[in-house]
Amino acid sequence: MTKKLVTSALPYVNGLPHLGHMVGCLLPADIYARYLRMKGEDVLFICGTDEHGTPAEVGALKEKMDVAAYCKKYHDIHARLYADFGISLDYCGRTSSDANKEIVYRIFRALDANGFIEERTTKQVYSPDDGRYLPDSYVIGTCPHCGYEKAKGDQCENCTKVLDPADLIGPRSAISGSANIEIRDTKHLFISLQKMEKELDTWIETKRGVWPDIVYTTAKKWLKEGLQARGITRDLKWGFPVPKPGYEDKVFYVWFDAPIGYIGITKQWADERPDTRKWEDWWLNPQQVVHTEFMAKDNIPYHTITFPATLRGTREGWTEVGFLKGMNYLNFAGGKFSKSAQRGVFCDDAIAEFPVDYWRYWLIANAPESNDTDFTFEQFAGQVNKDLNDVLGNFVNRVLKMTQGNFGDAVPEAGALTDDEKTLHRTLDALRADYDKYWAGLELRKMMAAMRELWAAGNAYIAKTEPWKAVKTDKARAGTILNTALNLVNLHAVLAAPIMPETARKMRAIFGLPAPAAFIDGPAEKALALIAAGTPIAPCEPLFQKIPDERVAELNIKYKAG
Ligand code: B3M
Ligand code: ZN
Repeated sequence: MTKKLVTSALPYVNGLPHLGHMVGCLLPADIYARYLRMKGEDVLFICGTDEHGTPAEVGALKEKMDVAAYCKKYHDIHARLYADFGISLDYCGRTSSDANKEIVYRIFRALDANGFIEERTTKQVYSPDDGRYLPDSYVIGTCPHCGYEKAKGDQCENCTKVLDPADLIGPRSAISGSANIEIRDTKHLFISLQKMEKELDTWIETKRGVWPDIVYTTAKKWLKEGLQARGITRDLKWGFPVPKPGYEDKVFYVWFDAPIGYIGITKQWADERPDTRKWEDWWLNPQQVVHTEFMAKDNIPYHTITFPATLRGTREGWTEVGFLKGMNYLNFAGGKFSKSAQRGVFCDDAIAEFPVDYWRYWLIANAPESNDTDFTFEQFAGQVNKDLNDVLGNFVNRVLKMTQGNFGDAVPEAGALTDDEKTLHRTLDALRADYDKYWAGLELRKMMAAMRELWAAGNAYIAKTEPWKAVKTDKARAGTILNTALNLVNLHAVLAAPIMPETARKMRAIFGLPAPAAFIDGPAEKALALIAAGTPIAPCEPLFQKIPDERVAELNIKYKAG
């Protein structure tokens, strides 16, 4: 059995994570890791903070903190929020760790030895008013391709074209706003992507029809434009010093050491238990490891071209990405999430407003897989009220009430099954096949739709069999129906567990069972015969609360979403 390595893109350490980060990488990676664990797979799920680059320097400057202390502070905040959101990481690491430095140096030296590193003299923007070189992303101006006025010097976030600061029309400093900028000559190291263009193209071709469209086409678009050498060093102080004579006062570019951070973080994890864990088992073991990556669309080029080229150029046989789930953006009520403008729901807000499972449910049910998606409180409340409260919550509630009112605090006996149960089994088997199929292809919205249909099938079964009537005329029959329905509560709990772990835990506690650790396999007929008659039933508070319209109105004002 191959090992399953699951990684979420590493959010920048500066700023707080919001719902967009959650749905773009951490949450889908989490539900997938939970799903794989429940299937009995050997899983390693890691993420962490991306700590180098100018944003960290600028953030520290704003808070009048030392950069390293600033990164530690925000790393700890990120790690806590991920845990509060139920993100089941095996390790939440840091790209600035010594472990990562060791791997970055090793990879850099191998690339250099293999002739994939070249020296070039480049023109770099220098800002006399800021007293420093400006990294590409801190030069802003108008995009020459699409006319977007706030394009950054490394990439236009409007048209996604990769830029050079010199391409910008009307360039200025993003730090001070000063348009007084000079271009100075400075020497840098580049990775020769052009030398690997053919082999990368051959490899990407094997992913046609395998990877989601957005991922394959983004990679192909880069290849079609022709690969060019990319700078991997910068004139900054914060970062890993470049271990090459003549480059002592430069550091590696954040996008060079960030993806290597997946390996460095695995090493951090392994270093805690060197007797039982080896990072090489995951990263220098391509035949035995399937690596699945999750990220938002702007990160795709780095993970399909530059990072694979970085690994390949070493000729050391590193584990390569097997499946890459790229996500579109989640917008907030028609615009972007922005901490500075205080727009959007950030993770700390989200956790304070509603139980985490409401968010986890909504975000995955509306995952921006094929298009950008808009978050609104109206939609959020509507779906929580209908899908969670009315469909799943009411089913559990009604079944429990009818059982306790008529049979006491234990699961009733099941007698002979009728056509109603057989029809239910067939429906469940078909939907379960869909559920498994969509998981396998990581089609999240479709998987969630299959799960909602499973919930609806339970309600349809109760509506058809009317146990509240049967109990008056044929109590044994009513017992059979409620036994079936209670078993369905257990099945619902197991299937919902990767997405709504806390809800699943509550549902299983009804039967005195622990949180689901494995899937129930086999046909519905068997799956609905697992909770034995006589099993004590513990009381259960309603699983969900409706969100009233007045609350939606308040939230719209509070989060400027109206
Ligand atoms: N930190 C960009 C982002 O947070 C970047 C991802 C790195 S993944 C190795 O979206
Ligand atoms: Zn543009």
